[in-house]
Amino acid sequence: MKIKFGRIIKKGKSLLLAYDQGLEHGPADFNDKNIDPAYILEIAKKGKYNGVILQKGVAEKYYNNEAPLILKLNGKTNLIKGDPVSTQLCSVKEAIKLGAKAVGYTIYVGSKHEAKMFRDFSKIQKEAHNHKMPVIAWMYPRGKAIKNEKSKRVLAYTARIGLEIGADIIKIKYSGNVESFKWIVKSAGKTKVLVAGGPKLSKRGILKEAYDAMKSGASGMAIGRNVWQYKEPLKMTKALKEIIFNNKKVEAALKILK
Ligand code: FBP
Repeated sequence: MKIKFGRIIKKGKSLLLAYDQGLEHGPADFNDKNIDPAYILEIAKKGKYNGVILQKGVAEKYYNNEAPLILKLNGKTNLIKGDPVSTQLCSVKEAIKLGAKAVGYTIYVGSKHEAKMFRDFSKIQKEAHNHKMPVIAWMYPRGKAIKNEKSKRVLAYTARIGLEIGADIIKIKYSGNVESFKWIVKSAGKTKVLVAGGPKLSKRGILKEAYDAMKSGASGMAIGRNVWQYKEPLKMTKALKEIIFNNKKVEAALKILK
């Protein structure tokens, strides 16, 4: 099966801009500027991102080809407590109609509802692959059974599941060190690994995470808050790109943010 990655993966690498936090966390993540989807799409365009990740409502009302569209097909709020389940909100067909070049789907591995998310994912994966469309799985270990969602064992298991269930790319949290992340990336085999940014870090912190992830064999990042909550998102984009695509060190990338 030949999947068409197009611009989403370039020379084996990628930098995606995530903007589905409005559903996942609510406007608490936003300020006066980044609450406006048009502001984010401008960053995606000017920053020449390999893709922008949106839920369908934002895509329907704002998307105008600024960067390859990755349509997130499921989601949940952070208002519910207990073991999480992310429900499908958009079909592959709708995503294609909206111009998507890939689809995204979250699976909370270890949640007591994981079977439902696996079932839905397998249908989506099959349909997307019929269109040669890449499938990106947000692989997040969560729920009562998960004691430490960043442990090497849990993240490696999670990454491996991404390969086993047919994800082309997985998006996972960084484990915190190169030694463990190398094993995690290895566990994913030919499935590409992108690292999620998480809540805002210091500029050195996020660049070090990008550097360490790449050193571990990751293919890049799918990042949101650390870019669009930063005062100069395009400079942060450039700094991340220098690390991801040009193998620059943290100190060199930091100079861009001076
Ligand atoms: P960030 O870089 O802002 O963390 O975005 C990555 C992401 O996976 C988003 O796509 C998603 O909305 C969010 O993180 C989910 O975060 P969490 O489930 O950890 O609260």
